[in-house]
Amino acid sequence: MPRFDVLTLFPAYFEALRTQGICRRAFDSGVVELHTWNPRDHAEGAHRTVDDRPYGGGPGMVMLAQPLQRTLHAAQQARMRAGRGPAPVWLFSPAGQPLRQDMVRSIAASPGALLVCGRYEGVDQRFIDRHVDAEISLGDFVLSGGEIPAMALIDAVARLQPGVLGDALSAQQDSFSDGLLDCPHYTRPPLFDGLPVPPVLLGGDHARVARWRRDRMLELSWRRRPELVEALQRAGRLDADDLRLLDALRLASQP
Ligand code: 9WO
Repeated sequence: MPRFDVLTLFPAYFEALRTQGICRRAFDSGVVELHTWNPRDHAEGAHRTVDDRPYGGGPGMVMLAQPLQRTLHAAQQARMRAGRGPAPVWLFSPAGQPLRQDMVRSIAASPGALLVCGRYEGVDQRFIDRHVDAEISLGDFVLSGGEIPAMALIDAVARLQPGVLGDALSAQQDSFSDGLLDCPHYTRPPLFDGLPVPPVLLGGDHARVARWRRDRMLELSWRRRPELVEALQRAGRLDADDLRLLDALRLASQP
């Protein structure tokens, strides 16, 4: 039952998670807890200042360490009062370690985390040095804040909680559960705009369907993300049928 404590100047972003879709189910049933903490509520002065100009000059503003530290302490104390153990503090940044599904799975089975959402040009480095345990990236692009990455992480964790997906197998069967990209999916009608559904899927032979899906996962992964296939092969997680399919793909790609 992970609990997330999110430090954000824009808590309203997280209302969408609380009120929509799969994540709403997770919060309603209490298998994931979400609390937001606004550094503005822990800022000083009539203007409740949370940012200031960067030392050394340059454009934009930097988030002040002091209000962030007070906010973090308030969140950590609330976790303690709720009988939760200490949790790691993470900051979302393109300079962080890329988020991966194996990490999502381990967070899903953990007490949760405190998530710091940066804004403006960034966060005073001394707050990061003092308090942040890890930086997490969702990819090589720049956003206007860490809120959307925080929501992405919470969503990825929420859907793995027991009882959250209607079908318990869905979480197991999707992309990356096996370290591979997902296979293509089809539904009605059997002919769309002249495009047929692969006949094997209409045949009702469940073993053949399973093999076809596995082959398509391997093929797509081999074409787009060969390093995923190599990692499985090194880990000894490909069986004889898998290796035969990969041999056929390699042969067919020879000039
Ligand atoms: C921005 C940035 C750019 C290049 C290298 C390192 C960097 N760190 C940050 C940063 O911490 N920015 C703060 C959070 C303040 C500005 C908005 N922020 C942000 C986070 N933009 N983009 C992200 C982000 C986070 C995770 N994955 C992709 C992008």
